[in-house]
Amino acid sequence: MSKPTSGAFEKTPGWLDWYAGPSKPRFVLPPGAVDAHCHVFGPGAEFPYAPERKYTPCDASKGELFALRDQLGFARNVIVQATCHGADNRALVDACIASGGRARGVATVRRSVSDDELRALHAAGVRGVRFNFVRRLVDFTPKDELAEIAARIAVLGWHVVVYFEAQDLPGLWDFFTTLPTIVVVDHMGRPDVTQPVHGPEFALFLRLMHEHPNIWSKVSCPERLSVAGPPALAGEQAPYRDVVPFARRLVETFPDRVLWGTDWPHPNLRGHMPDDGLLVGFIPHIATTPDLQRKLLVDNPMRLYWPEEG
Ligand code: 0GY
Repeated sequence: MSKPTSGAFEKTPGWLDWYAGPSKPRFVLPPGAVDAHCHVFGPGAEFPYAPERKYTPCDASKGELFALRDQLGFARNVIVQATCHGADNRALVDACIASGGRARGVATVRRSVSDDELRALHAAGVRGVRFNFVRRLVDFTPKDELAEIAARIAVLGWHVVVYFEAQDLPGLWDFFTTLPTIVVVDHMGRPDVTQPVHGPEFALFLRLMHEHPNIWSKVSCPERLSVAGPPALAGEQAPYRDVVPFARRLVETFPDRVLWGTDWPHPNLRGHMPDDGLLVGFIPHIATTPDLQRKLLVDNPMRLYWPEEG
């Protein structure tokens, strides 16, 4: 892979570029594995970043994403619209189409989206919309607008992906639990991993999933949630070991409702940028049997994003 460029835009100061030249993972992914959470950024010269964005990333093109997919041993990608592109899904659509059926998408739409636009997104491979509640990333969208969008996309058989921080779950509970679709939570609802896995904060998230069988979770982003950080050396020790108990608990309790993704190109990371080859080494620590690994990496994402192949 080549080094990331800064494209036509000025990157946010302190921005960490994605890791060029990722290593080959020691953990061999099962055949047909899906990277179910990743992004494309621009390139800004071709697909400009949205005026309302809260950060300007380095470019991360579809070609670079597909090269990463092949290097890591994934078969497919689920590309999630990032907030730096707002509700302009052109880069996402372009990547899905260029993948030749090996990428599906999760878009961001506004209330003003037309039925024709939704149909065009579906034809390109979009199967969900993302509602983002992380205040450093987006301005507030009224819940009635989101509910209206959810009702419209439910008809297409799509689902809703939600991104929020753990302390905001109580206030969002009623909204999430009345959504009419499958609801996929990004990054385990961002638990504070310095709290015990048996503590009240994560218990609330587990209760959400126990009580609502339409709610799924991505057990992704250890590199974002970890306080312990990566191991000093690549070895037998679990990378991001403080995140393992949280992700493993979800994988073992809800094996049919979990997804995993790299989150490449890792927007807004501070401190370090992971080698995605080492990041894949997190997986066997949270899905400890071939059966759990196949569900997490193949069966579940295929059921959600490529149901016609089931
Ligand atoms: C992620 C995480 C982040 C960013 C976005 O859409 C986005 O901008 O999702 C973040 O900054 O935590 O999942 O990519």
